[in-house]
Amino acid sequence: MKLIRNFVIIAHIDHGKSTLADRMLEITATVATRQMKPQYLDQMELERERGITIKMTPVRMTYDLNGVSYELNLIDTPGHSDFGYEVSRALTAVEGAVLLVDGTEGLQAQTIANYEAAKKAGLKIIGCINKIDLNPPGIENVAEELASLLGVNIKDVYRVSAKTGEGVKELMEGIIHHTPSPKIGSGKQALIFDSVYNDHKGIIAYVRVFKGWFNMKDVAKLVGVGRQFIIKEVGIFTPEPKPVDCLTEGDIGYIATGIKDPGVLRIGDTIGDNLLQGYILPNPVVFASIYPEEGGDYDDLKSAFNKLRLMDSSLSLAPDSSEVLGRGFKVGFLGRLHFEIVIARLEREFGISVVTSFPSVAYKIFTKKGEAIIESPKDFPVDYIKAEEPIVLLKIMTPKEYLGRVMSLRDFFRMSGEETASFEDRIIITAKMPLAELISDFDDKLKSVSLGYASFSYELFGYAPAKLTKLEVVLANENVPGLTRIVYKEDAQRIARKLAEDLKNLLPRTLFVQAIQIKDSGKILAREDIPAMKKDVTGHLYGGDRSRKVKLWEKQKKGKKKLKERSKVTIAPEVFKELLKK
Ligand SMILES: Nc1nc2c(ncn2[C@@H]2O[C@H](COP(=O)(O)OP(=O)(O)OP(=O)(O)O)[C@@H](O)[C@H]2O)c(=O)[nH]1
Ligand SMILES: [Mg+2]
Repeated sequence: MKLIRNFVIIAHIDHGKSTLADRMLEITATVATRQMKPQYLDQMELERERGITIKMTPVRMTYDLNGVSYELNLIDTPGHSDFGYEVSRALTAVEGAVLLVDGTEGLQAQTIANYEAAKKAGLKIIGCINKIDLNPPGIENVAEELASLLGVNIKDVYRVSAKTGEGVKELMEGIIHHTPSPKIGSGKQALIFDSVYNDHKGIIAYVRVFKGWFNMKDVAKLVGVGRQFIIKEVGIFTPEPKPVDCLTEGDIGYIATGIKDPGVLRIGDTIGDNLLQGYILPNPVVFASIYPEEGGDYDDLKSAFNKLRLMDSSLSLAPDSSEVLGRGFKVGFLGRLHFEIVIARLEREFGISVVTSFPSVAYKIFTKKGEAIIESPKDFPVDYIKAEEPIVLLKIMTPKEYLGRVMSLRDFFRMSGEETASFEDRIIITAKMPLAELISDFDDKLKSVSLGYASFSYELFGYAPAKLTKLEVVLANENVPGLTRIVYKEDAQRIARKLAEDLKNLLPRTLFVQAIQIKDSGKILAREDIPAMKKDVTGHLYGGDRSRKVKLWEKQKKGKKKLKERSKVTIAPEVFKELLKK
């Protein structure tokens, strides 16, 4: 019987999870020193560029303790709340969790949220303070807070520097000592917690084997969907995929299914003979309509989305179409950053450029015909009887001294019903807030008033009545459906002016002066002129991805499908973020 320990590293964003994983990879010689690079497990190009983890990454290590060899399966998880679904799935594949806290920052909202999720999953949780090389002055307080959260003695909180490696061996031995070994039982069950598409091997399922064993060439079954297949390959993560003879109970690894239709496999399904409890799909919070930049690329976009969804099971997709933009998809995201990342992945990994609409929350609208959920602003009816908007339950965690400054955001972001509770030296504020406010720039403003010390987590709470109106953008007398926005009636005038000005600076210039008008039910609320193009000065005016804009502009110059192209404005996701700022 192998000695196995399966664990995740969980923490608030940037508290050092992936760097801690680096040291573990080094200590166990899983990755050769000359191949080592910072945050080795962040292998996606976008992860390296942005310095954040987006996907969970499993890796198998071997640790020898007192002459006994242990198989350690670690899963590094992302910290940003938009990728929380990755964390929740990783938790179901393991028995233990290292809850890491940056000693210079202390407990953050995501620390608490992660702790609660790990506890609910029944995991053994080990508390650990990171960045001790910086000699954080408040480290004793942080240790006390963490011990109090976990209900353990302060001596049981580990202290490490993921940078220098100090304390990491002790932590690893602690993990071996405290994490329960996997339970065994009869039967055959492997839980699919992630997947990826491979042109040769078909869908590759990332699994945690709970019971039995899985060999190459065996006949196996996707229990939930009732589909049989012959196992093409089984393997482990080193972290690169490496074929092995057999996966057995307790192991984390992969099973290549040979199935080529990406729609067949469901994350949370079981390979084996009996269904394990799967996953509840997360609720998307931000929606955007996405169309191929070139109408004919619809099938490519569809195929890309199907493959991307295997790697990112939190995406929700529904067909959408628009007269101007053609066929596309209504896509649900777990947040604004998730939206940005998905668009970037479509472009990088699948070579597809898209036109996206203004990201929006989903509104509940009551008309004479009945009730409807509107996810795309262009579908928002003008003659509604009543409108409701989604509300979140927000938990802000802040050191006591910033409470006043955090509360100064209350009216600006329409918070209500706040209650406070203290936790050691911190205050936890619970409040309700419209989701639409949360996806504006609440995160940036909270960070800036609290000098980075306050953080938040949230969950959808329900719907509440709101006075809403639809702002439409008209460019050179053509409606641009992708830029339609739903806003509060009382803010319409102000937002219309800001939008007209922002668009004036953002949209590519053409040979003629073009008027931008922002209309509310046909009434013009704001108007600006985009000056005609002068040679050499256009380049720096483009927002977002320049080459795409240039391509678009070239087309306009040729005068082909002129009006249609004008109504098909490409705006990069990062620029939407600017436009959404309050
Ligand atoms: N001084 C010091 N810096 C550290 C330590 N651990 C991590 N860092 C730095 O903290 C930053 C974030 O580290 P990451 O390992 O990417 O953090 P993470 O928790 O994986 O971040 P996400 O996955 O995006 O949530 C990087 O700049 C690291 O170099 C440490 O022990 N000491
Ligand atoms: Mg990371």
